[in-house]
Amino acid sequence: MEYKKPLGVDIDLETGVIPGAQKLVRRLSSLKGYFLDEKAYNELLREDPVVYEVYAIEQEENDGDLNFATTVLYPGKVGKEFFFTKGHSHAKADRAEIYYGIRGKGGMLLQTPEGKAEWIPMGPGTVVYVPPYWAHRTVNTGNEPFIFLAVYPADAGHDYGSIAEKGFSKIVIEENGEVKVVNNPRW
Ligand code: S6P
Ligand code: ZN
Repeated sequence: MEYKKPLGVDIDLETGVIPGAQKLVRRLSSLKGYFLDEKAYNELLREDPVVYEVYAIEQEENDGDLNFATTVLYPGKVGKEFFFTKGHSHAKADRAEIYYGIRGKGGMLLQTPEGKAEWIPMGPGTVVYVPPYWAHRTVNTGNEPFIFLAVYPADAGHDYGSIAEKGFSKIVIEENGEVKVVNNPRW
């Protein structure tokens, strides 16, 4: 039997960087069609800000193995809507996931395949259990980077399709200085 080598890494709790991880950068231009306010989207597109970065340590897609990744989700809004991650379900839809809040303020939108959505607020120290079959998206509702760790099965994969098409049945907006989770008018 060949054993894999164990690994210990220190996450930089200020920046979310995992040393030696693969870095992925998502700018606003990669989120075309995701936000409700198209005019506000096109205006902000001139700057094309980085919306989030992911630092991932992933294994081959073997049953039983685990991946982990930090996400650094920057503060910002498109119109009334707070910056968010694309959101996905897992390609193997029955794979669960654990999130752990490190820095900043935000939350997670989760949704069943039938479109029932739930909102879980998150801050440093919050653990979120994402059950099998629930699509998930994180949202930064604060004014500093929202940073969290995700641990997920190595064979989970990502399915962006249905969220890219339809979004979530709820959206997270700022109205009169307050964070509100409301029904998506386009749903
Ligand atoms: C992976 C896990 C996270 C996200 C990351 C970016 O299963 O849920 O690492 O990949 O937060 O979000 P998204 O929706 O663009 O993959
Ligand atoms: Zn996931």
